[in-house]
Amino acid sequence: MSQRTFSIIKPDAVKKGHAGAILAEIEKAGFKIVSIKKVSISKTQAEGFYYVHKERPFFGELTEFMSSGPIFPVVLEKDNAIADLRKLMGATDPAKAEEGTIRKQFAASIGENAIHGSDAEETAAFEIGYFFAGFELK
Ligand code: 3AN
Repeated sequence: MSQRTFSIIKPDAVKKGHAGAILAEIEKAGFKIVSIKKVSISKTQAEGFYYVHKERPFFGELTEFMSSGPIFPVVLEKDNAIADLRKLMGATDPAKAEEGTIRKQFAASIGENAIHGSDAEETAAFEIGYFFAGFELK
């Protein structure tokens, strides 16, 4: 069944000029780009997005990084989109990511790992709503 998920091309990938190559991989894997924009977020906005991680030791580093430069939030659609995007992204730590995954190709470290992808239906709904208004999702 067709499903939507949410992704972010993170500041490291945008800075290195990898956004286009990453989006090409995503489209090649069968995802339709429903909506995309380029934004820079504040540390407070990053903290709101990642509130589930607020007790984690890397929360400060993560929110500092995500507000360090422009990002591309993206809404994607395909059958089984949430699980399939996670597979295409590869492991959080690029050193452990499988060959051919986005993080294997484009991520530098566990913190600067090129791409975000929602991990469940509820998080996808929250994350899409955090960055996109209804009229941007037609
Ligand atoms: P994923 O993005 O693979 O779902 P999560 O949900 O465990 O990974 O972590 C959210 C984000 O937090 C990761 N994408 C990564 O940028 C960052 N992160 C996770 N673990 C660490 C860590 N040990 N040090 C720094 N940043 C981390």
